[in-house]
Formats: sequence, C-alpha cells, structure tokens
Amino acid sequence: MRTGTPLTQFIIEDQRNFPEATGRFTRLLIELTVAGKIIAREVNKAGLAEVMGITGKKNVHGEEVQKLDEFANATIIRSIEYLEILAAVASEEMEEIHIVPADQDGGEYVLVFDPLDGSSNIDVNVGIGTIFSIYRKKNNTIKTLTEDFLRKGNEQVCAGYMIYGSSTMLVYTTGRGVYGFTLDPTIGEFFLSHEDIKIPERGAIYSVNEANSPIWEPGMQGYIKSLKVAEKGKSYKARYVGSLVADFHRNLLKGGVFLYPADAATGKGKLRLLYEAAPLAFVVSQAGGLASTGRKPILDIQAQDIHETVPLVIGSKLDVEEAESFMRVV
Ligand code: P6P
Repeated sequence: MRTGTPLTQFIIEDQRNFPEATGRFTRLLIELTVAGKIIAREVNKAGLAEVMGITGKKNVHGEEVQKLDEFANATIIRSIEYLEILAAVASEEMEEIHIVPADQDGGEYVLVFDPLDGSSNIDVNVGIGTIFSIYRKKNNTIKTLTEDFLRKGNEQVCAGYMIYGSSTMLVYTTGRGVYGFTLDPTIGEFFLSHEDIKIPERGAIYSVNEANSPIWEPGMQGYIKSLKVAEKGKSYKARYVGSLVADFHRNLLKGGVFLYPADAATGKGKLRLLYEAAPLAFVVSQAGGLASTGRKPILDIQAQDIHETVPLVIGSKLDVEEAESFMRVV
C-alpha cells in the first residue's frame, strides 16, 4: 500500500509508467491541486468572509453566479495559464473557450472544468466541488478551436474532482485506476488516502430529485418505484444532497446510483456533458462502475456544444444496468 504518499511524489512516480511522458502533464495536474487548495481555503471560510452571497450575475445557464464561482474560475485559470502545456480552457462560468495567453506557443492539452459545482449549497455548508477533464488537442499544428473541446468522453487523458466537504479531497484517474488524496490542512499537502478505488458492484443508495418524477419517462418512474419496495431482500436508502460531487463521491465509496433523468417532453437532462457527466463517467468506469444517459454510455457521446446537457445515470454497475433495463421496457 502506498497510503500516505504525498501527492506530488505519487504523480511523479506514476508518470514513470508513461515512457512518453514529458513531465509537463504532471506539472498541470500539480498546479490544478494548488488551485484546489486555494479554493478550499476560501470555501472553508465562506461563512465568515464577505465572499458569501451572490454577484447578481447569471452564468450561461441563467443560474445565479455566486462570488465563489467566479473566484474558483479565476483561481484555476491563474494557476495553470502560465504553463506552456495548455492551449485553452473551457468552463461552466465562461460562454466561450479561453485561449491561454497567445504569447505562448500553446500546449498540446485542453482543460474543461466546472469550477464550483453545487455552488447553491455554499451558504448552507454542504459539500461542493471542482470537476475537471483534460484532452489532448486534436491537431497540435493549428491554433486551438472550439472543436478541440467537442470530443467523446473516452478521449479524455485525465479526469477528476476536488470535493470541499468535511475534508478536502482530490480524486482523479489517468486511465490507470482511481486514486483519492486527502488534504492535510496543517501542512497544505495532499496525501494518498484511497488507493485504487473500486465502486461496489451493487449499492443500497439511490440519489435523485424525486420532486421531478412527474416529468420523467415512464421507465424511469418505474425504476425508482421498484427501489422503494423491499423485494427479494433488496431495500435502498434515498440520499440526495443536491451537490453532484458530494452525491457522486459518497456513492463511489459506498456503492449506489445517482440519477438526473431526462425531461420526458424534451429528452434533455440538466447536467453538463463536458464538465460534469463525462469526467465523472471516466472516473466511475475506471472504478468498475457505469455511466449512461439511461440508454447509451456517456463516454461514447460526441459533444456538439461545450455547454450541452445530458440525462445521467451513474454509479454501481448492476444498479445502472437495472435502471437501463427499465428504460428499454417502456
Ligand atoms: P436539482 C448543482 O446546481 C447541480 O448542477 C449539481 O451539483 C446537482 O447534482 C444538481 O444541480 C441538483 O439539481 O434540480 O436537484 O436542484
């Protein structure tokens, strides 16, 4: 077990598994965690500082932008844009892609992120998080275009999240398993606390906003109803925090399924493909779980817009497969 290994040491040792690695990717990952520490510090004192409350602005989805959303967005960009590894970034908080300063030759990667998911929970002390995803540019010879972000989730080279909860954690994958690191705030270092995370094949938790059930497709209504009846010794608990990273992280460690079903009238979901569903789908697939729209794998979806949304069913393999079986019937 390498539990207790400091994050920087772990990333550098892991880099040795990639002969072609130049160390530039390692630098990007380390700088992302520096941003995470800075965001964690502000989140942890949100109740005290004047940063609470909203800016009165709205993001591309028409949602109130909390001051910490903007702070987290700016912190991440500031932490990584000096690196000559990133060509551009995209964020929930920015309508268009942001080209990393033109005075650099641009890098071979692009980063897409949700700087502070669940931010409506900032003022009520509920766990929130940063979700990130990294792709290689499609073509390293021409300038970065939006098309470099319109990818399939199975093209990701790295994905993960930082969760600012009872402790601050980083959970990420580069396609060789899922690793969790916990921040020791007394020294400001992340240490390996969860080596090679595997999600239980079946859980006993379902996470969904049942207030929306009248607008779900019949198959989804049938699936959730089936979980309420203690059948064949199967009984589930309902746990829904309303913060994707917090709900996902709990289910990743304990087993279970998170669902944000489509509105039957439009077929559309609420959660964003590129910086919410696809990164978490990469993580959960590496942990032995599944992620789909209820009908098709999230990682196979070709993004058409950086802010597009998808329905999401994600978590323990058998739970996701059971939900999909109900969606096939009706
Ligand atoms: P609802 C937070 O706004 C978020 O994007 C996710 O973090 C969370 O899972 C979801 O929306 C909650 O949505 O409609 O249940 O409030």
